[in-house]
Amino acid sequence: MWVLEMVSKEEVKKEGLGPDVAVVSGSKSDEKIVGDVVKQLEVLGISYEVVVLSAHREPEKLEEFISKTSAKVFIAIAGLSAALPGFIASRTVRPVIGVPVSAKLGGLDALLSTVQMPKGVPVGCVGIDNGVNAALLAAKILALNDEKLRQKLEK
Ligand code: C2R
Repeated sequence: MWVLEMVSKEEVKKEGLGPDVAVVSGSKSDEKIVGDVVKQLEVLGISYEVVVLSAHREPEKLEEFISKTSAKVFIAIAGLSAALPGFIASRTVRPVIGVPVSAKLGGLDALLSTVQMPKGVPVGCVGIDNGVNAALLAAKILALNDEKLRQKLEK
């Protein structure tokens, strides 16, 4: 656990360690928001992996990814009827941060889908298209066990 904080992304790969954050988007068309998330994670030196996997379109592949990745936090980016964050949260006890995307209806559809989770399956939801806040919230969660990251966030 501690080791990850001290190694670069290249070393994470070499050592066969998992990244800290799994960034999952429902479609290639969400790439602008994925870019915002990734940029912020890089500023903070947080290791990550990015996959495009839809809960609606490829549930088996997504399930396999969730069970295989050793990421500590998931950021799930999806527009329209956003099942993606809830699907991930239903299959892991690791924290899931949902980012509703403004694909249609100004993102209100995705916002309500992401935020209105039934009891027992919590998803943290940031504002519509707010990938930066998703990355910062993931950083705050990771910083609970990472003193260097905590200091970076305080700057
Ligand atoms: P396409 O452009 O591929 O048709 O996708 C995506 O996140 C995207 O914003 C349009 C929108 O559909 C969303 N999508 C979901 C899910 N899969 C794709 N909400 C899901 O599983 O929740």
